[in-house]
Amino acid sequence: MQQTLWQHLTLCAQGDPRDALHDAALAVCDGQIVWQGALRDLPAAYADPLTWPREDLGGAWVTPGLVDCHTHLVYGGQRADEFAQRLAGVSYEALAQAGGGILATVRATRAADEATLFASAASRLEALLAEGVSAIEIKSGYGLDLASERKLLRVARALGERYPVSVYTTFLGAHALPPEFAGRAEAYLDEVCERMLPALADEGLVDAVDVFCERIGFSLAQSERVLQAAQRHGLRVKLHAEQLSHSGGAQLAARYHALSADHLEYLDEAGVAALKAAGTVAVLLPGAYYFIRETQLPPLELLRRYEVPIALATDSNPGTSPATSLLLMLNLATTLFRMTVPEVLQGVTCHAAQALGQGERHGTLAVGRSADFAVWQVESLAELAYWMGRPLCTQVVRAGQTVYRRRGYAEERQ
Ligand code: DI6
Ligand code: FE
Repeated sequence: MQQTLWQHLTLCAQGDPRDALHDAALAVCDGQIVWQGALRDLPAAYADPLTWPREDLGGAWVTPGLVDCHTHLVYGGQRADEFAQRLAGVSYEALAQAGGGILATVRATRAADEATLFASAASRLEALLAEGVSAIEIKSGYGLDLASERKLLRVARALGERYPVSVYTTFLGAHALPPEFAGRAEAYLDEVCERMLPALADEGLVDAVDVFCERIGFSLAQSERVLQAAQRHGLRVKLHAEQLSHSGGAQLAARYHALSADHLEYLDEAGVAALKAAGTVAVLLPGAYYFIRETQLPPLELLRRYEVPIALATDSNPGTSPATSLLLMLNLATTLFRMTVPEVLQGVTCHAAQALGQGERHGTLAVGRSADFAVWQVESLAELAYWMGRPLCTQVVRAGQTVYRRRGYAEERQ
């Protein structure tokens, strides 16, 4: 049995700093939290330092491990040149229609082997993990044929095996129409629904299914075909909805009891009501909003009024959000969307876990749960949204084990 008492910490167990517990302790046995509370209330059972060796965190803040619930982390190449074209005035949609955009990354991804894809995704993942991320969703969607989608999902699974992070995979075969199916969307969807999804699901590579429901992606009716196929395989769904235009994607997602509807800049009140009724999480992606210089704000007031849980994620992808920092998303969501500090913190903890259907496993610290937490060298948790690009996470603990520790130069030199 391995037992540790983590003490002298400021505990934010639910992701809401207003409920913080000062001078708290966590008793962890074999990776699980068996007690948490104020140190002064520590039961005698955990008080003997011989059987419960102590780790003193010196007053540092502790939050649940962060959850990045929407990423396209695995892909070949990058699109900095396309970014430069956009700076010169070419629109994202125009690039996509000219065979660039997602399809440019599809070409690079198909040409890359698993080891290359693993290495490039691993470097992005390492940046996220150093910020306290302990669970992440990774979508496929840059392969667009069975073998290439399989390659992406296998790399995603391998990242979860090689790094101290829980990886949840999402099959996004309906991300774009591959060139060999140009003008034949229905035939490609036959392939997605009848061949790719069944095969990949059978191989245990798929935890959820997503569709890019958009003018430049798939229509409502086409998206629905994929959601139905997912349902036939007993898989939960998510939807890229209302990102560049209003389409009614949120209502479609709600009809299929989606875990989440993501982006949502063009969401209307009927869509908000539908998300609420279905228990679907609204995932906002301020990195994409910022990077494509969107001006339509997601309807924060409506989401609040209907009490729809709001999550935030990086949307890490080469076209619209080349982000490798979840903390930067907190900063963007507060400044651009005027979200509050408690909202953004819950957005990357409990609500993000809910967007993965993993609310019982991630995003909250409680007795009986795995001791997955991040340690922050800050005076106030508002600093997580305040600093831009400053490393604040000093230690990451997963199942009771320290898996990451940041050492500053001063310490190294001693
Ligand atoms: N929405 C997005 O913002 C990304 N995919 C999606 O479905 C864009 C992906 C890319 O441009 O590579
Ligand atoms: Fe996305």
